[in-house]
Amino acid sequence: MTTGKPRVLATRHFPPDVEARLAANFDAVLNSEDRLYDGPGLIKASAGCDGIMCAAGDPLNAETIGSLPDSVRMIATFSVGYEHVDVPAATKRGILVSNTPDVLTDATADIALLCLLGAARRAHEGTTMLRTHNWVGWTPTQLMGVHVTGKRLGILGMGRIGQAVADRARAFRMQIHYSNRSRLPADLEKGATFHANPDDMLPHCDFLSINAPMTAETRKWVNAERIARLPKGAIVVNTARGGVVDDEALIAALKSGRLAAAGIDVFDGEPKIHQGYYGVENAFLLPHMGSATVETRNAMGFKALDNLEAFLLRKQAPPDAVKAS
Ligand code: 8YV
Repeated sequence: MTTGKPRVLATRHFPPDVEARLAANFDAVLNSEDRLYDGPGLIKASAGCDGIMCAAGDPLNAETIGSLPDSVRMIATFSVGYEHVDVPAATKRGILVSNTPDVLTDATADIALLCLLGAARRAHEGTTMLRTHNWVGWTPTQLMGVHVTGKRLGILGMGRIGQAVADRARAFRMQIHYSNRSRLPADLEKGATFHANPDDMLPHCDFLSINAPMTAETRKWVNAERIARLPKGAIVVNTARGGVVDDEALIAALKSGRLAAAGIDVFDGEPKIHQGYYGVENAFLLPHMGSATVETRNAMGFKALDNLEAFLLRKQAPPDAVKAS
């Protein structure tokens, strides 16, 4: 039965309020069981669809996009990162792509601080000791971690999320260093030290926070050579994309003590993470929870819908269209 409304495929099971608005304004094809589509499955499910609301992990690569039905005119991803969508391939087919900037800045920056503190203060070892009934009581030398207050924090990628991480870290009187494609104006830099070459920043990082998107240039950027440039006992935090880190190199440095700890929310190839992480107690690990608050996930969904509605219902340009770089 046709409703006369544009048809939109939701590739995942999105928050209830988001799906309610999707179903009210579109002929919605939902995925209530939250099955993860592979490429052929996604192509099949898009039959007759005008738009696709997708998420990180969906295989919207050139091959999938090349075989999408001609009816598909827009892909709105429920994420700020859009490395899972081949934007040039979409552009070639005249399909618009949008993302959800701004709304997950605070939630992700909060998780970065959770990872930073969790790593520095050995939260994983502490909770494990307690929950496995192995806490024998307080001792003067138990689970001594690394002090955070006043330390130097280097931020790779000083966009919205990087700046929000810096703001939070200033409350811990951390000294902020950063590297970014371009230097920020003074009102946004707020006294932070800019390093035009990110490699030059590394010796100044007691803590290194990765807040850069995943691109060809950032792929496996945190490698053995760069870890060797960090001060001994530094702590690495990654809440951006797992692919920015060379897992083998990070795990080796955590095992050898070259790095004191790491706090990680994102993994290359997640959810099938490098097995080595399970064996390193000085890694504080989270399952990609950066944006996981009810408020943020709703805001992300509403933003994706703002874009779909602008284009598919009102024939306007989507406010958060992304361009092929
Ligand atoms: C999202 C994220 O939850 O928006 C992003 O780029 O990394 C996440 O926090 C996830 O990607 C949902 O698609």
